[in-house]
Amino acid sequence: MSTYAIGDLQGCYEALQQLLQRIEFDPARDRIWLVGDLVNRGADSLAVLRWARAMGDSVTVVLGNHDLHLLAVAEGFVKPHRSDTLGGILTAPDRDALLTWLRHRPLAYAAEGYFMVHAGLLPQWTTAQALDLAGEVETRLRAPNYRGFLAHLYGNHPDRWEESLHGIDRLRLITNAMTRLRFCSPDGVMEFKTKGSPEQPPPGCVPWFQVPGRASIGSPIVFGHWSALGLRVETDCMALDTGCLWGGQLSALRLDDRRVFQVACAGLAGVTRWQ
Ligand SMILES: [Mn+2]
Repeated sequence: MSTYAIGDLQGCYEALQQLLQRIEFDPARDRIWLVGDLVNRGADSLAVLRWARAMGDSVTVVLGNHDLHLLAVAEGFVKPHRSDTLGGILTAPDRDALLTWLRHRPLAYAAEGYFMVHAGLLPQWTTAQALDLAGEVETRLRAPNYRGFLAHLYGNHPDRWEESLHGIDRLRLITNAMTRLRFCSPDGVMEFKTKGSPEQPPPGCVPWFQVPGRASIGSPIVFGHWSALGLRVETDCMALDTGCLWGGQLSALRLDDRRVFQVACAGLAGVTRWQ
């Protein structure tokens, strides 16, 4: 049995199938972790969602910002962006089953000595604390009044963690950190505009995983979301978004021995990276 963590799919179903062949994935024996952003921008988000759901316990997913965007669009709380490719899901006969399944996925996951999150963690959070905080959002997303959360999900504030935060502000901050974070100040104020290279941080900011003394140092964290980072496999920090959508690669990291498997992707013709 092997466990593989796979980077952001964003509807790249064909590349996913090629990668699964490459690693000789057997759902009866192996496990797949997906770092989130299963859907949107790419060609076949519907097929990705159907596959992940059908795999049952063989596939573990954490939610990404595009997955939450799909849920908010489906409920009518935000309008689709011009570059969204969510129509196939929204008009599918199994739409409700797929969206309900997606809404019940976790925001963070830990097993086998690894912690998985879509984007990142704030410097004050240990991975154990982050699991608890993710649980607060998951509870709300699974509750009968989940629409009230999705309706107030969008926004960049509050932008720093305080234990005293409560209500929707607390849930929005946790969700933003775990699904959108790239850069923050050394004391954890999040910056959401900059998507480019970690070598060109916005003023006063550093990549979240390079904050000196962050509480999660030493805990191996697998994440995606940041295609400009490229593949990084370091002692406690593994970035797996290798720009499948943009004609890069789709990457799988075998957690047992940290071997990397990749397939090249056709990507979207004429689309500029990091839009
Ligand atoms: Mn993302």
